[in-house]
Amino acid sequence: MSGFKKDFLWGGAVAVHQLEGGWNEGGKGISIADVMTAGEYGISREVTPGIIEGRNYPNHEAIDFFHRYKDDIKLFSEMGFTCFRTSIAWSRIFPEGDELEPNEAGLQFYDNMFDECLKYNIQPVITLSHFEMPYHLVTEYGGWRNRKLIDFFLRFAKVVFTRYKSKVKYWMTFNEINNQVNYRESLCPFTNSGILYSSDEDEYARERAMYQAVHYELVASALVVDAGHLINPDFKIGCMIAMCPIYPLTCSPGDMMMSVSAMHRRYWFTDVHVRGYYPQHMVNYFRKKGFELDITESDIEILQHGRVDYIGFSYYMSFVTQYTDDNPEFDYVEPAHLVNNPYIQTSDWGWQVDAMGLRYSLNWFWDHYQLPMFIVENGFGANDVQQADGTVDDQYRIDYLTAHVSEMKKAVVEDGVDLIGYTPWGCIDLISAGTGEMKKRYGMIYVDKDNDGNGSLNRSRKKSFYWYRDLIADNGNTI
Ligand code: P53
Repeated sequence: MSGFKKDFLWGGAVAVHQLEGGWNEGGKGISIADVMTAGEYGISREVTPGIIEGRNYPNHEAIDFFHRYKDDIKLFSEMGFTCFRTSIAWSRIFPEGDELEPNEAGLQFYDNMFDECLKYNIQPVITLSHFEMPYHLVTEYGGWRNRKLIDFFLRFAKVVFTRYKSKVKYWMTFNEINNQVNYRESLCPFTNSGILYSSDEDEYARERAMYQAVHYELVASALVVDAGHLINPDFKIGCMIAMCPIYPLTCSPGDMMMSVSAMHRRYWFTDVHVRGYYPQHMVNYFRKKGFELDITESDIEILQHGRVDYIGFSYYMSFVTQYTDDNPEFDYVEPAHLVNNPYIQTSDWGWQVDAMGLRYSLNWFWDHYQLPMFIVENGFGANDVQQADGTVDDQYRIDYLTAHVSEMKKAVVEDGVDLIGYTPWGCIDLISAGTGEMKKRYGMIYVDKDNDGNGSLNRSRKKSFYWYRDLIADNGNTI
């Protein structure tokens, strides 16, 4: 192949809780993202018990896409997007999560928003669960610790599949399901799962809870894949994996084995999604730890059935691990066993920038699974400065994206991997998931708002806007 396919999907990616706002409008319920405070680099976000007066909850208004989506989608179309990856807020459709009937106003909102995309020939690409779930499911059921969540999620998925079956073809189940492997200091903890750890849960109990929740999510994902294919056989339903390849620090055999072990621990999630069963090393690991998880015969059958159609993944950075003598069994605990890569630079938020790692990752996935892939996030979070004339010269972002697209092209053209599309993260500035900041910007469209929530919310085109428009117009040929 000489370049990207003719129908290669170019677009941008967002998640509703990070841009939509309108947190209590249109019958929407409180989501876990609505009780998360703002943090910053080095200062964690908090999940508060309900909404507390005086605290800063940046996702309440976010960038007000809820009211401005028409103008924003017009700007996406100006860049030539052929797809737009977003999510559906579960709490807009089922405000508390355990109702039997959906909220019509919420369904209508996504009908209108998708119609606006389709008007410009932009196809929506939808994540069902992106770091957001009804808060009621957290307080009442303990989030995904509880098997009941499977039914609630399946009901939600069936409702939106049925409603949007002629508007959406590409779906994903759980955003970055494998990021929760970092159960020690994950996103507050990992909000896809709605697990709030109590102080009497030690590290062992936390890890066990994480694996149990993931198991329920994997079963739910498999049921959802099956249900989706029945509702519309043309649906393509993928998993969504956070890909940060973990290199060995040196060529010493110990480091190499440590890297294998680390990759096992972070990527077995993909094995289950794609192959339909747990790899033996995980079965052995659960046994070694004595976790005794609730995994039934019927679950095992469900996993076999609901295998995904493609692998959606995010790629921002790579990691490095190292063997030490006190770790003869190559146990990998994140982030304790990560070390810096001396060969590459880091962003202002400490993320290790490694464009070639994207080519490596595409090859790694392809070698393991031979399934089509979709890069549904990639990008550079930076502190952009708007000039007096309103322009933003984000050449560093153009450099980052150019380097990554160029490696992605080599993987397609030279290595022959099957790639469906590319949607850089936060095509419009939005609230950071990790820190809750506004100033960690990824967009090609600047949004006038600061960390404290001040600003006009006006949109303007950055330099990267024009760069991306030209890249899409040319189907990535000149890179
Ligand atoms: P922020 C950690 C590592 C890799 C991807 O992240 C991650 C995270 C979580 O912080 O999340 C994904 O906003 C996620 C998006 C998120 C984006 O990467 O922390 O799918 O919701 O905004 C960037 O800079």
